[in-house]
Formats: sequence, structure tokens, C-alpha cells
Amino acid sequence: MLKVITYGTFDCFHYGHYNLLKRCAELGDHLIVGVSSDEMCRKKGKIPILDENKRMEIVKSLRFVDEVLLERDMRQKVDDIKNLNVQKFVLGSDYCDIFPKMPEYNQLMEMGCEVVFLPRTPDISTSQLKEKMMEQVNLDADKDSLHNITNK
Ligand code: C2G
Repeated sequence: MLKVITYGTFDCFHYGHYNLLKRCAELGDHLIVGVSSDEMCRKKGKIPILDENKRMEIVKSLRFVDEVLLERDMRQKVDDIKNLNVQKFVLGSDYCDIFPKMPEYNQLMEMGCEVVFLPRTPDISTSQLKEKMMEQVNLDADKDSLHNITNK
């Protein structure tokens, strides 16, 4: 059985996440997804909107995801891959310049684990969704203040 693993925050789950995980599943027989813990997100300078339990629950509900685990530490990947006997490690293409420079990359190569970078889905990201929500909040605030002025 060919096991595939990928990691991410998966906050405000969107089509880019779905598309990445679906393609990961097509690369093997069993897909494992590591979801970054709230604590780890904070260390990476991210404040997720959904907590780790909700983010894990959403990822778990996808029919092509077989196993979900919590990633508590940046160094956990190598141990997970060793312990769970994983043959392919997948990341989005935003990591193709960064990851090969990290010590984990060489460790995975030595273990015979293939590293695959999949192209990111264009025009969607959690940051973009947050920005759009803020635009809507500002538009609503403008509408409210206009309403208050005209009704005075
Ligand atoms: N992704 C994608 N297309 C998008 C948005 C995201 O393919 N439009 C991919 C990312 O490349 C990543 C995965 O979806 O592989 C999860 O995205 P994030 O939740 O933003 O992941 P991140 O916080 O960057 O954590 O060591 C890897 C990190 O744990 C990934």
C-alpha cells in the first residue's frame, strides 16, 4: 500500500485546499494529512480563525482522506514519515524553493521518501478570503453610517 502524507493549516477550508488534497490522494492508496496545531500556528505567526479540532474535523470529513493527525512541532514530519511508513511527502508549489533548503529534505531523501510539489490552485487563499471578508465588513460599515446620516 502506497502511503502519501501532506501537512498544512487548512484554516477557512477552501477550494485550493480541497484540490491539493484530492490530487495528493491520487498519488497513492492511503492519504494521511497533518494539520498544524493552534500552538504551532502561533509559532509560525498565524492566528487561525478555526481551532485545531474544527480544522481536523473538516479535513477528516473528506472521502479521499484516510487519516488525520495533529502536527505539534516543525520537526515532527520526519518521525511521522518513518513511523507511519510513508513513501510520498507532498507540498504545494509555494514550498518548492524553501523545503529543499531545510534539513528535513535531506533526511527524507536518505529515508527514500519521495518529495512531490503540486502546483497551487490560482486565485484562492485563506489570506485572500480574510481580505475579502474585511472589504465586506468595511462596505457594511459604510452602508450603516450612510443609513444613519440619511435617517437623522
Ligand atoms: N494550497 C494550494 N492552493 C491554494 C492554497 C493552498 O495548493 N490556492 C496548498 C498549500 O500549498 C499547502 C496546502 O494547500 O500545501 C495547505 O495550505 P495552508 O493551510 O496555507 O498550509 P500552510 O499553513 O502553508 O502549511 O510544512 C508545510 C506547511 O505545514 C504548510
